[in-house]
Amino acid sequence: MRTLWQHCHVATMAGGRYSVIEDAAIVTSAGLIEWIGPRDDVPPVAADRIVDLGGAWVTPGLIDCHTHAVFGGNRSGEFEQRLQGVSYAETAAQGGGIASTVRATRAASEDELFASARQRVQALMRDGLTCIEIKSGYGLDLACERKMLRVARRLGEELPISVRTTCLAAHALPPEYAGRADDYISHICEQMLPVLAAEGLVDAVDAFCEHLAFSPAQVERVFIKAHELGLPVKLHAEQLSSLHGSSLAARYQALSADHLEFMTEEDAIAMAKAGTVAVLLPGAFYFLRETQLPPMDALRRHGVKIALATDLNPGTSPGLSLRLMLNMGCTLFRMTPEEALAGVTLHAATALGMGDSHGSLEEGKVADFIAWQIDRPADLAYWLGGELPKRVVRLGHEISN
Ligand code: DI6
Ligand code: FE
Repeated sequence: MRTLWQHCHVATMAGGRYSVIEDAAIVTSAGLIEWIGPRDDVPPVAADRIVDLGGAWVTPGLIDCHTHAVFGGNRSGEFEQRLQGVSYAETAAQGGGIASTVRATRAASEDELFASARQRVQALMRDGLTCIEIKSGYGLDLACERKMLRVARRLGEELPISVRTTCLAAHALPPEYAGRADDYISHICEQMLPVLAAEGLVDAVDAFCEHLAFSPAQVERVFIKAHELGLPVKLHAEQLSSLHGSSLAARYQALSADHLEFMTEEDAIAMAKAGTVAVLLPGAFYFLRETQLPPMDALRRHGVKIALATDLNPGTSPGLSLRLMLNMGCTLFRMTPEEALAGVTLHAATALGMGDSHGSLEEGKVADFIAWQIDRPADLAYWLGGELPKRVVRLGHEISN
């Protein structure tokens, strides 16, 4: 079915940057964009259907490129403690933090995890998401990491959203390996990754490079194994301290390095050279009351692509709105609304290795877009959350939301 969508303006993100066509038209067919341009130039195609978008602003479907949306329990008790002055690192050292979510996730059935994650993903979808990345990392053993990744895949099958899975087995040290981090890394490399990859459950491999998690040398072993298996890598780096994980990520052509508050200019140069996307996570920055800002000037100066994501997780960013992250990216990190929008479309797609097919509205790319009833694209970053009136088109078909 060929559809002509008209009476709209489009923030296309074509050509690798924020770009706009006013009074535009889009022709979709077979789930792809067949043509896009000014309405006056529409080619004489035989459309099966013509849709009037009522003067809407069209953007690519939003992409959340960093989430931990599948987990058991929640950590609002730790939130209360942190408000009393207990730090994230102290909580982790006392057996709380990630370890407490690991206990809850191991105890939950696959169906229970699916039901709670579905609610969270549906909440995110109310912001116009058509694609989401979901990490494992609260199982930390083969059976439970598999359970999480299967839930992530099932979310992509049962909801109208594309899901990319990331194996984050190197997120924290499970209790059964206490004091034996190198042995756990060996277990990841020799058992978990090969098995989970063979089962088709892994699109990318991630790790947490931090004093309270894994060292650069340990992360590197995981990266080497991922490459052996033909899988791209990404990294949680420079969130709480500077270990130059982002430079390590760049050496392994990582799709992205994420967080980055403590990164240096040298790290930015390495990332720019490798084409590694900087994924900024203002929800975690805000929730932990972090004060060290990511080095925006260095990132811009060296031409690093900047994406924004929710980091949806129970410990440091229980964020259920990607549009709220647009606002926080602008308010907290001094991004422009245009940079923020590129960060949840164009650059988010690249951070997932999907830049050839997603993230901008260009001929040949997938027809995933949102028609927003707003006056200006900046309105998307302006409102502090809430639901904006919109129509969601996925693979060329309007879906209800
Ligand atoms: N950085 C984060 O922000 C999350 N994981 C990570 O490596 C936090 C995960 C959690 O606290 O549950
Ligand atoms: Fe994270």
